[in-house]
Amino acid sequence: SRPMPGRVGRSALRVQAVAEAERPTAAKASGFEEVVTTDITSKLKYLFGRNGDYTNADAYQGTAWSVREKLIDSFNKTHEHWKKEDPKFIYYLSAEFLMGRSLTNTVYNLGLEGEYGEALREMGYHMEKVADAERDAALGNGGLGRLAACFLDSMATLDLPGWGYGIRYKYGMFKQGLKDGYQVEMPDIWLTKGNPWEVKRDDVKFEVGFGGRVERKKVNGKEMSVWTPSEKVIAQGYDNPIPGYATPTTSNLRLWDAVPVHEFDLSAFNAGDYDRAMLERERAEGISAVLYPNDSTPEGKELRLKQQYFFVCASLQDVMSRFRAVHGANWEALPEKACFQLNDTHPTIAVAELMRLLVDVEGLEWDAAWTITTKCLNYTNHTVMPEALEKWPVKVMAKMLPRHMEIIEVINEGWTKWLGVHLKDLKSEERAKKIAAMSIIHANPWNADEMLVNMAYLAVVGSSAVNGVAAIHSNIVKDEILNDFYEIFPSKFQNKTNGVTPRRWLAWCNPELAHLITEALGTSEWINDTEKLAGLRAFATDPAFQAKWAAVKKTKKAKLAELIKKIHGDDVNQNAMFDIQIKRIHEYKRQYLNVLSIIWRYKQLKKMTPEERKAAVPRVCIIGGKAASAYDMAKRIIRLVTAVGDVINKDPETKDYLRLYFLPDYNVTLAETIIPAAELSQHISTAGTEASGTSNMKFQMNGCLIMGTWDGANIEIAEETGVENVFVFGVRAEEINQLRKDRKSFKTDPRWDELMKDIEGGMFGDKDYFKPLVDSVNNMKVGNDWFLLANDFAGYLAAQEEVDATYKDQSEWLRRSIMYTAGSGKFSSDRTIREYAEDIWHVKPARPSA
Ligand code: KOT
Repeated sequence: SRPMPGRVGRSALRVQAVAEAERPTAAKASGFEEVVTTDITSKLKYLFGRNGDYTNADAYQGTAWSVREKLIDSFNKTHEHWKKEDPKFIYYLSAEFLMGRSLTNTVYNLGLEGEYGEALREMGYHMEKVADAERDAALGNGGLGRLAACFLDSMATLDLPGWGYGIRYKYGMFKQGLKDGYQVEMPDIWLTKGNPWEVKRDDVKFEVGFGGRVERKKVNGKEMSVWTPSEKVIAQGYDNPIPGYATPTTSNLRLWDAVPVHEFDLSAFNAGDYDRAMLERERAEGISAVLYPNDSTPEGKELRLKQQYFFVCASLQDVMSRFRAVHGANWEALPEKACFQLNDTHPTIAVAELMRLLVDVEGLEWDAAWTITTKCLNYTNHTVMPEALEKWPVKVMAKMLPRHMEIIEVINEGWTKWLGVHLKDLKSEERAKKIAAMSIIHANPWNADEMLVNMAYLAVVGSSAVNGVAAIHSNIVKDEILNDFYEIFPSKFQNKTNGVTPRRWLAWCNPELAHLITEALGTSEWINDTEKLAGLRAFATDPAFQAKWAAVKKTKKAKLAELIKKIHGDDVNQNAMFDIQIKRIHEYKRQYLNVLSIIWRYKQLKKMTPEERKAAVPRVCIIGGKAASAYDMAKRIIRLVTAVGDVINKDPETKDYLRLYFLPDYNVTLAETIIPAAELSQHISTAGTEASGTSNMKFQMNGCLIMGTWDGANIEIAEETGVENVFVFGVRAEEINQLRKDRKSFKTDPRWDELMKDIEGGMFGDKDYFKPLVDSVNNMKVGNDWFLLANDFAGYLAAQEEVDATYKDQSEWLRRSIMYTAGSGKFSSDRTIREYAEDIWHVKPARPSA
């Protein structure tokens, strides 16, 4: 008899014997899955200390520890090769890496899905259920962190010598729950069962200091700055191998854990020191304890700066010690062997730290060190909101990093002096104004007594290249945010439109669609050459192909429906349009506008006769995303979504035609289920506010139609897909400034006024709680509708009508859907990484032999 699904209730050896008999001959021939079965069985036996009775979660552990060995073989080979070749490396410095799960991705990237799938099947398990036991590595907030993860996948796939460097947070992004429709935050305890995807490196640890004082001293006859920190911790390295696809290359993400110094120095650990040592442990571990849950806004807490310096200091020391082992103290050659990409300003202290290491530790002259530093560093900006640019009070930095503060002061002196010469043709008053505006250290505009270090300015001055993440965004960076700098260094500024890995976001999360694409194109080469997807255009109007395309979408919708049933207990109409908005909750992303249109739809349905309703396009609307724990308005928006859903989903007159669900705890894994099932996705930020967006690209790849504003990467997606195939609405970025000035005189749409009265009047309960939301979009009140929801409202409703009309013509809808996937070739992170490698990093592929 077959074992119960997901459980093996007998001896593993017997499982194998039975499986042997049942195995199809084709698989039997390879023989490798037999080895895999034996391996997993043995892992299970020794991990759990028993034979059999393994749950899916156990099977996950056994499988993961088995796959880990294949991964490490590939990792070792790659690194032996790179050590021998000594190519130039790119180091991607990021406070966030939103990796998600690893098992499926690793198995597929290594091409082991046949063997492992079959081995598990023989043992009575399903790969999918086993994989479902893995917890996400959620070491990131959203787009910025997930971009870093996609970049690692592409760097490995392109054989580029490159590593990621970051923090091994003990607690990642908080888990989101709902209590009575309100967000509750719970800690993400992800490491308790061990992590098969990391290798602790006991030989990789570096000291990181904080606080203390700086003295000028003669050292070996030379006047030097000597920093004596008052606090020290150890950065302990953990390697996370990153498998490339269809290549023997496996690269690395090195994450740092903070541990106390004394753990490594037990002799200094006298009996009387016990309490002090325990306190020290707590302080040290606090540094890598938790990810700050803010997306697109800086968190001005001291601990955050400590985290930033902690991982930057360890990473730079690590790179320099490897360089020294091969090239000695020939630091002038460092830029030929290493470059660093700063993922937003979070690692920007690297400018000062590299200077400190070169000048104070290695004894280089300032100017020589500055040349090396600026050659090695590059900076990516990810956000346009001026208030989101990181600025650290000089007081805080001087206390925590006194030597770095001095270095930044010297950099700024040199910089402003240089500016004075460069701007010599300006009138002295104008020149002084310009210099003040471009100074790295400047007064807080809200509090003249406080001096701030502007990290974006430091990054620009200290880098060779500065880039934005989509064409429109890079233009805003040049023309607005960093315009003064652009005018002085126009050639420093570049665009690198974001991309996503087609492995995780199409091939592995949607194998059904992947098979269909491969069948149509006659090759699976599109998986690492996405331009080949353009070949699908030839099938866009083919009714037989459309039918297959639709069947895949149906399968994926059924899976999502299952999930909705599990979470909310409701059965949804699987023939309804699945309309999705998933992203961090933020006023600029305008989930509120989406809710307003859903309420409007509900009110229209209520007015219809039953006959009229039958002609309406049914929709299942889904909204998901986390609100930063201190972001009050975002939390109110979540409550509005759940409150509106509570009314709509229960209404017997309309519930067959309209649903609204908030899916809690949106994360990478949930995205992998939602995106393939989506038919319409919403990317409706106020034009000019979303730097790029990356989920828009994932939806596009999966043949999901986009409703969006002329913002971020939506613009380039529309260009690639055909603007006529995208539901575009709303004001343009160029109009925003004027509209904001005029918003007091803006005449709101009567439908808008009606909806505001509904919410204010308590149609969805909680009217006091929703009052600030209503006020925030009132153009006469404090919030002043900064994100211009009212301005875009009428256009949005019109676009929604166009969506309905198009959906009624299923063959037109399917044609567009196919055109989306066909047009998504540009948005592979392989393309993005190739551009970075050629235009900024100047690193070349180095593939180990298979
Ligand atoms: C800023 C501070 C802390 C944490 C995150 C950020 C952040 C995130 N800034 N920008 N982002 C997003 O980055 C994505 C990747 O480039 C973009 O697609 C998205 O538009 C940004 O909002």
